[in-house]
Amino acid sequence: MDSSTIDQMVSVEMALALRQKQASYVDAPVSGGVVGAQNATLTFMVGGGDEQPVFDRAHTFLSKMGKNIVNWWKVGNGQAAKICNNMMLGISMIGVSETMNLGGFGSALMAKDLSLAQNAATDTHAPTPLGSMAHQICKSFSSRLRVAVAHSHGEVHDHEDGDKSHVHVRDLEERRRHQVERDKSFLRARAENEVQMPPPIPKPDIGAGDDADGRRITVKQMTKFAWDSYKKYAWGSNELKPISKKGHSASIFGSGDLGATIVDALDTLYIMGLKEEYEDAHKWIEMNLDFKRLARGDISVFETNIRFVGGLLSGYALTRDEMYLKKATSIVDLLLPALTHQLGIPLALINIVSGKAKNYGWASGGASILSEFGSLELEFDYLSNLTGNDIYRNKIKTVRDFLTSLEKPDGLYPIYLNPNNGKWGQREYSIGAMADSFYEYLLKQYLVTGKKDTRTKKEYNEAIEAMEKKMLFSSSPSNLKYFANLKGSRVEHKMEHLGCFCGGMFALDAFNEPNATRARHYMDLAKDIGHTCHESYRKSAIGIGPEAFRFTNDVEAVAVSSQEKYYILRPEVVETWFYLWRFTKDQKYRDWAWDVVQALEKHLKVEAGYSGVKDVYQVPVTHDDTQQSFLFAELFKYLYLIFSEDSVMDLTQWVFNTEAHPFPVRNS
Ligand code: DMJ
Repeated sequence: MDSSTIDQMVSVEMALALRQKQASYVDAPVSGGVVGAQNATLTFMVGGGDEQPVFDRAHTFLSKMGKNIVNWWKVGNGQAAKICNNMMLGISMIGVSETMNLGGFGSALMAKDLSLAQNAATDTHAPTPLGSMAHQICKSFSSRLRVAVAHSHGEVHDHEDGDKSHVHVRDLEERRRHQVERDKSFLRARAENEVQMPPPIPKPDIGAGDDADGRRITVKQMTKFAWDSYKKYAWGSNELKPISKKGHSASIFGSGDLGATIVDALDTLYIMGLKEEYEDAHKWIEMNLDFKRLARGDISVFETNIRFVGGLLSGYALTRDEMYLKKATSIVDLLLPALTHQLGIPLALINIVSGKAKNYGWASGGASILSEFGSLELEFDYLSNLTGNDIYRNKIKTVRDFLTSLEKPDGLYPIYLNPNNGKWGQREYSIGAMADSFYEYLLKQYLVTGKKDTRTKKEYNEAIEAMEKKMLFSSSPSNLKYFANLKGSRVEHKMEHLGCFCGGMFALDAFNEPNATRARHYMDLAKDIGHTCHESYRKSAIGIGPEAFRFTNDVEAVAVSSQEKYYILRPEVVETWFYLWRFTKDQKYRDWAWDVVQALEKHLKVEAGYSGVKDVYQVPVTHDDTQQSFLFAELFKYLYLIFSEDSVMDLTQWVFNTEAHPFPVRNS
């Protein structure tokens, strides 16, 4: 998608906002814009591309004025006024505000507030040379202002400027007629575009009637802040150390700088309409992302697949930019040696330079791990679908066929599988770490194929029913439902933060389930899990829960071991609330998500981004100095979407991979 289309999309978002809220609008960077904002209940700023410092100043100033519901779009230089002119009342904003500081004047005009517009026009506080010039120009326009305002009220015949002004009114009417024509052709073009690009590009429909708008905007601003910090201090590194202000990497990425944050954040930036940030990401990927050149050491096949391949494929799905598809394909081609081992059961690690794959030494005698080899299907199958090359799909089919043929102890899937002899390893079971996304992909493969892949759904149903029998417990005295881990026949009464994702999975299944009794059962279970995980958040000192929590005689949903008290910006709990919000519309899920936003701001925000913490029960917190890439891919995305309309990433049209990268539902 080119930048002008994004500008147009931004303009649609803004126009809707303005129309529905009757809000003021400020064309920043402008001193007059600030004046215009003074009486506004909701303020929007739009700024040109190369005016960032002034734009930032206006933003800071508005915040100081207590305008904390501020949405701001930074669009291409010269686009701001054009966008506003195109989308607003059909009257031209005198056509000069894109080069001059006429924001306050323009915004007041838009708000149809004559006296405010006059104030703006006579603002003597314009601090910049451009501002003073604007002041002069505003003054010279102020006599004609009445005409424009009257016109916007539909009172075009009764004004004080005589014939001269009538000419001006006719002029305005002429412009408006042209404008209507332009709007029509723009809408036509957009409609045509949509026909070629299913499913529709998601954009928020602002103005839902609660304060979700402001909350969503806050999440967008947080995302921008975290992104700007990454860009400033760690551009091209995998992640950011937001306290040390330098790049960070984890072992899953090997020892190369692969720009993991850039790829993981790509679709989130796009969905939020952070246009310049998206374009920076696009450019970096286009120019730099080359695993052959950048990857060093052993990289995780699973993480590379869900973050990089998933991120690029959803980039393609959203924009149809072939570059993303090519990059995704070249990465998957490099991963293929990890899927050629004996029985075809994927191995965990691959060295791109040597092409050699292996498993972790610590995993039950070199076993492959259920969540890892079981979470490749969405990406590989979609890639075959897009490229017409069946090799990826066939590799995964081998794995799927093999799993189908295996006997499952009590219907359960152990987390270890020996890739050499095809036998299960230690009998350990979980719905969290090392298992989670295997179940998720059984359900989602069924959904993303337009419910054609019924085998995966059948296996999903059987697996979940077996887990409910053996692993689902209720705590005492609060009756909190949770999935425990099994180690052989020993029950470990602990649930992991990772496992909290399952509430969302149950809700998604229930929503798509034709059998009403079954649907009710799983929606209830989803709500129970959402509640339990919320308890783990509520009982911490920072309002966000730990890595794992236990149920004993003394505690319910509280971490006990010091090793389990940390929080690393994981998304799973908010993810579940997001699905529950979409399907139940119970306001409490939005409120809980908002509590998380506030906790992030209060305890996890540091000078240059957001950091995990070592102990959620201790305030002040100790930070871990890591801004994980999934903060962008998942946590910010789910927070943003929970405060958006359902049409933004409609869940009947899109399926999220386990890193929250959206793939379109294939209906044919
Ligand atoms: C993400 O990378 C994915 O959601 C994965 O499936 C497991 N969890 C992490 C974030 O917690």
